[in-house]
Amino acid sequence: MAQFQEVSKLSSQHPKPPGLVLQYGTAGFRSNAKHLDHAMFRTGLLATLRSKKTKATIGVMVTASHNPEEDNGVKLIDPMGNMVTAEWEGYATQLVNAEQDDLLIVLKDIIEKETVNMSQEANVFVGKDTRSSSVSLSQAVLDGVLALSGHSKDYGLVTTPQLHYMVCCQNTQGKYGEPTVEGYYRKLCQAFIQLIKNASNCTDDQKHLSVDGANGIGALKLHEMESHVKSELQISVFNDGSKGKLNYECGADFVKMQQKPPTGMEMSPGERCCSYDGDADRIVYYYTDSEGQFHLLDGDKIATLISTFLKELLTQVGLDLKIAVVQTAYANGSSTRYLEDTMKVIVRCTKTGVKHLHHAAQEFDIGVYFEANGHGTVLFSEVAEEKIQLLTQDPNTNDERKRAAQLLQNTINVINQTVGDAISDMLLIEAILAIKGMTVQQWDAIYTDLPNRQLKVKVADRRVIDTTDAERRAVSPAGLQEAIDSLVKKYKLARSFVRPSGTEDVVRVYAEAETQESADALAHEVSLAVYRLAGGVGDEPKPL
Ligand code: G16
Repeated sequence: MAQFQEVSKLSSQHPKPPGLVLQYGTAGFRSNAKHLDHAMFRTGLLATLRSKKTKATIGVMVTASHNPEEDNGVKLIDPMGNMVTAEWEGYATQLVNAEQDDLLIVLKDIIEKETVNMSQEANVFVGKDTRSSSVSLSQAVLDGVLALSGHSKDYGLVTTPQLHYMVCCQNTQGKYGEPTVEGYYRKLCQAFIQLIKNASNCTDDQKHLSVDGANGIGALKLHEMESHVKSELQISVFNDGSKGKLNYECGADFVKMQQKPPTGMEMSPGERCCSYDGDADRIVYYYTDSEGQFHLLDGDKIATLISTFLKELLTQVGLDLKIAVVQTAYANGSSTRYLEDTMKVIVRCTKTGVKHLHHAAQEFDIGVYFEANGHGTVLFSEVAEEKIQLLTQDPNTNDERKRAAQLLQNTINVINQTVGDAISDMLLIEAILAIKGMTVQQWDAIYTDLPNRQLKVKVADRRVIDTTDAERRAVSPAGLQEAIDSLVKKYKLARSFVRPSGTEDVVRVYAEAETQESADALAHEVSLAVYRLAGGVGDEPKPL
């Protein structure tokens, strides 16, 4: 077939380094950018097949998000704007790892297994982050689409959540919104402005927010959005990419892991600040107090704020909708206790990766999902959206109920339900704080985090670690879980787990305990156990 000749021809311009193996991990393929050209071309091929199969537009985002500048990666986006299915992740791994001579065999195998109609039209939306390597790598994706005669639309520089949004808008024929960056700003900002009308007596200080853009795409997009919200929210953007390096000593991942402010940010005591990550799908808030102490409000605190707000509105409208919060093993123990015992909401725990959280959240009328690292959003079921919409129009509803229903309606519109989105989450959080007349300190005081520490350990092959129970227990290598169990017993209110990262070549270690000294000591001791039992490389982990 002529189509396959084109694949052969173009793939020779994007050859696979022999023997190189990549895995579709937590959020797609990630590696040093110099190893990814063939992976991008082949992801373009696969996205085209997926589009033919689903008869819908598929998205391909070129980004390595929180990873260092020299890395890159790619995420595949399914028709409703969510992550591609596990089955197709498997195909992606097979296709990307096929040696050059076997590419067509693997490609035809997928076509056959999925009975893809090759005469069906295909449409692929492509976006990229600000990494210098993203220019040629996104071109490789476009070449892959072209090789199978697919149509592509190159959105250029966009945040990951913007591309997810665009794919969903396209496939819902505009029902979710207009598939343009401008349409995205309009929808979210109009909803924000409507929400903020319910806030009384907002001072200028409350209307100001300092944002660390991680020297990435989020900073660019905030500048584009500014004029839409200027009257209600004044944003000062730091680490806007004009001088600093992407994610270097800044950004949401740095702030969460190091539990300290990013460099390059001017902060006055008590001032509300937040950090985005490299592709603007994560956000964390923070402030320093008058004693100079740093306070982090991470994904768990965000989930608590949002679910409290939603629960109060549901009570006001009198709708019996089931609301749940989905977390991962990284969720601070205090947050889970607060949600279950004080707020009385259902809490679920899944494996790391928004694809898992998203899935679990879909089982409820309203599913609030957040990873502790600040990656998350809220999902409303169709039934929930309809009931809320009906109430806003019901002539027999009293003013108080109608106002609450309208607030819920605008909340739905400010949220990007396709995936975690730093811009959308920020607008929602800012609106909630303003409506509730709440300072960042009052929000922080909802519950007190248990002191915690996250570390990374380098091992020869991180796949030797296998986990179960939503990653809370290690089943291999032998003896590791027993070692963790006996270390945890030494400390009060302690918990610890380890898991192989799906985005970096490291094993992640998490520990929490009654005091910071205990959490630090436990994290270090567990790191040593990983180093000794799971094939650590380089120097032994040192105490903090
Ligand atoms: C990605 C995923 C997140 C995950 C993070 C870290 O974030 O989308 O769900 O929490 O990686 O994953 P891991 O611990 O497996 O390395 P991002 O923002 O880098 O795309």
